[in-house]
Amino acid sequence: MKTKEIVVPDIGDFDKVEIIELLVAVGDTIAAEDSLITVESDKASMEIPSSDGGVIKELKVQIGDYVAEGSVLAVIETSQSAGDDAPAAEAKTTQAEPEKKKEEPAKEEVAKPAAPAPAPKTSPTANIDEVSFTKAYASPSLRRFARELGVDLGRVQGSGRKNRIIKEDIKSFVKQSMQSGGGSSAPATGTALGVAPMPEVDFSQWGEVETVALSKINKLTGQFLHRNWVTIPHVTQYDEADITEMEAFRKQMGSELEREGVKITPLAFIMKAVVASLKAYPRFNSSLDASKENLIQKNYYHIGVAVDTPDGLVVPVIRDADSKSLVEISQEIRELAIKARDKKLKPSDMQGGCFSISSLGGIGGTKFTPIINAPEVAILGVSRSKMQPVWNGNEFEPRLMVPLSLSYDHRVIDGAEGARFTTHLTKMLSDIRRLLL
Ligand code: CAO
Repeated sequence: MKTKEIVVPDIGDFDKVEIIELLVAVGDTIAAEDSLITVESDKASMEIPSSDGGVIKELKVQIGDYVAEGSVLAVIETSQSAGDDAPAAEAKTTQAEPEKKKEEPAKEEVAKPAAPAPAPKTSPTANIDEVSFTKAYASPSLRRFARELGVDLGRVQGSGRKNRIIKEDIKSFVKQSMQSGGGSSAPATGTALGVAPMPEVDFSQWGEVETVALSKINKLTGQFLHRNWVTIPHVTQYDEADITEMEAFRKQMGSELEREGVKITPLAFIMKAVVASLKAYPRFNSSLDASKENLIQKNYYHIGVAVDTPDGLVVPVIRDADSKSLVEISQEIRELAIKARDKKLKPSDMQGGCFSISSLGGIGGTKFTPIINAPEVAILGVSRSKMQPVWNGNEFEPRLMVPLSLSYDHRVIDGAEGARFTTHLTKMLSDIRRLLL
């Protein structure tokens, strides 16, 4: 082991520059070329690297000091034995991308736009605004640190000198994002909404209360619904379908099939009409890919059905609904609903859905806004049908109308397409012969 003084290398035209940031501390293990300090001249700021690797034993400078070529910055202990002039074995570094580091120039000016580091495949930095990131006032090492964490520097408020962003600013930005409900992906997914935290209230001060634990399903569903609600721009298109004839047919078939113990639910007709509408408007049968730059178009029709159970909401999936009959779909909905209520659904029963239907028709209500079951891009809410006077051109006629609420992801579907989809859907339901076409 030997100790070595690390000095400021040739820094070009600069005579004396001020230290504005210390990037290492006593006890840190560094590799050769790791940055030790950031200095600032009146033109730019730059990082000063270490000529050797080792453990920092002493720091000879502090923030605010002025340094020039040859100034001693630190004393390090290298792993070389005294008198050994061979290069020190590279010290283990905690910095990411050590390979890339070696290729970097000894100093990097902040004023120059830093080339974006190559993002890993599952990078949480996909949502970084490169323009504001580049403009942010921060050192290269902090830029690397921000990229590792997926933090968009353009959104971080600097608290250093002249509003320079320091490490603490990035840390508190991430902390704040986590607290505002974004979880580990908060900075990347932009869910740091900056809303005030919900106050903790002691309700017992106003009367008797009891605490009831949420079920596991409640908690999981709550997380997904919350994520989907805050990250997907929802639009809900309302419509009504005339199901007078459809219901007459269902009732007629109902009495015929009753002998075989089969019951056709209105939901089966709606599912068939949904499949026909998905075929006519395939964008509704897609998902955004991870980059959010492509749509994954599905050529299969697996439809989820929201089922209400005592433990909470679950969404089992009817596979290949396009190739199943009304009777088959009705039976499968029944079986899946029983399985759901008996807690017998397997994870695979709830995977692979393309589009979901949430039917509250058996219960009541006129309209509601269903929350999209991501990564799907749309969901249909069905409310209770009601006999209504409908103008047929000459007179009011009593018609059975079912209210429909289609929520869709506005990043994928435009308003006009949303209205076209529900118009197509209502046409199918109003004249179910069209489903045969
Ligand atoms: N309007 C009027 N009546 C309707 C109707 C509608 N839109 N939809 C169903 N009905 C009737 C049925 O015909 C049935 O009546 P009959 O026995 O006289 O024929 C009755 O309501 C009960 O139907 P159901 O709701 O039990 O059965 P279903 O096949 O329509 O639905 C299921 C099955 C699993 C979807 C349903 O039981 C369920 O759990 N619904 C709740 C879903 C939910 O919680 N969604 C909210 C999610 S939060 O976004």
